[in-house]
Amino acid sequence: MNAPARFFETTAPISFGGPQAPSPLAFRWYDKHRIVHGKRLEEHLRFAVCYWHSFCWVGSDPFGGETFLRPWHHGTDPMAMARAKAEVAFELFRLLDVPFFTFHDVDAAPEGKTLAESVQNLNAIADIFEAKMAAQKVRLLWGTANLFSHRRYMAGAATNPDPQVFAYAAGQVRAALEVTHRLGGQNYVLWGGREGYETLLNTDMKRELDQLGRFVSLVVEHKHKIGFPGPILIEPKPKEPTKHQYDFDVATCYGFLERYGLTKDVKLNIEQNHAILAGHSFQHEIALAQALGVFGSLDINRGDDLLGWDTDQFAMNGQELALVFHEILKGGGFTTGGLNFDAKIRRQSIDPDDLIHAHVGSMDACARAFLAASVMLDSGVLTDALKERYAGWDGSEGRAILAGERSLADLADRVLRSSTEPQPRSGRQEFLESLVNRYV
Ligand code: XUL
Ligand code: CO
Repeated sequence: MNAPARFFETTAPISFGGPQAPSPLAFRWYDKHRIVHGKRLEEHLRFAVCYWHSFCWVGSDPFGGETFLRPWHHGTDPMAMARAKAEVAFELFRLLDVPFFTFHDVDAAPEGKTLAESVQNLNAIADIFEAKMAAQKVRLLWGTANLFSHRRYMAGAATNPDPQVFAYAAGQVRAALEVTHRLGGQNYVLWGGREGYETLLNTDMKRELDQLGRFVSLVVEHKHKIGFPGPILIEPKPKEPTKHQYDFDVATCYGFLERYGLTKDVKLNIEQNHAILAGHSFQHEIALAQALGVFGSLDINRGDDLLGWDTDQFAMNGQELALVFHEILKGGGFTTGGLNFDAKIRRQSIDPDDLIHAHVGSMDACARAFLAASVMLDSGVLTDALKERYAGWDGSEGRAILAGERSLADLADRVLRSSTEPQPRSGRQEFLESLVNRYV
């Protein structure tokens, strides 16, 4: 099967045209060369196109099948179809001029009848990726293995009751990690879609958590063995496909990593839609990961306020994004992480160029919000107010308490001796919200 001669209508890479650009396909805010806080916008945002939603998903939902009818999904030779898909993928990377992409093993290459065949397929497609990456200068933000779609994983991969399934998953991860390493991947991701349960009636939770701890430890060991420099990232999600997932949210993942001694090598890949499914905001999850020292990377997308499932829409909400970037910039920005578009166009968006519009629109929304966040941070409006709110803790008594220099009795006696009642102060929420609106 050959790649379609021309899949997208658009033929020239999208360029920066400024806010008044007449073309609908121009970057209005994403000027990749613009320097902010000493770095180019491209280096701050580190956008990545994801392979699975953009090139593997066919537009199906639980009630209906394929709507996109991509030519590379209609053939008889799976490897030829994978090669055709790679042509279109790298054409989109070129048109968007993105610095990174991401993929699962099975997105890139078809599964064979055996693990050996699958690994061979993956390596053959990785050869093609390697050549195209050298020519186009696009890099790999992260690779991962799909340990959730095949029926062998219906009861989990690492947390499966059958150790043979655990071993199969190890085989898949070894190949995916080694390919990620070969392609210069910056991180390696583990998302545990089936690492959870449907019912506790058939689940030994203690045992399954220990299995998961063992599995992640094995991945970390192998990472060191092959000299993979990037972190392993686990991706929190509370549910879907399972009723309960062990990587529920940032707090739960942190507890898990602490328990199994993994915080040094493993960080988190945080996704907006997963955050809201867990009952948190995206900003909350990022702020907590930064506070706990496990912030890694982001899957940038957007859930629907009215739907309780993972809709994976393209992020377009400027106000939410501005607060997210304010949080990230405050914490020093990304190191190995970036913004992976774990987002899919709606199933009615059947024109090939809808893929371009989606990415350009979201890249611009992120850039605009990022610029607003950087101005907000420079002005210190939020950070100064926060500093002021906690100023008492920077005083001598506050520091002495935190340094362990006061006992419970010391504190009690001090209050008993004095007659001053602590004076409540306003939290000034509406004032702060109005301040944010001046920037966004
Ligand atoms: C699923 C999800 C995955 C991971 C990678 O909800 O987010 O696409 O990002 O396996
Ligand atoms: Co994701």
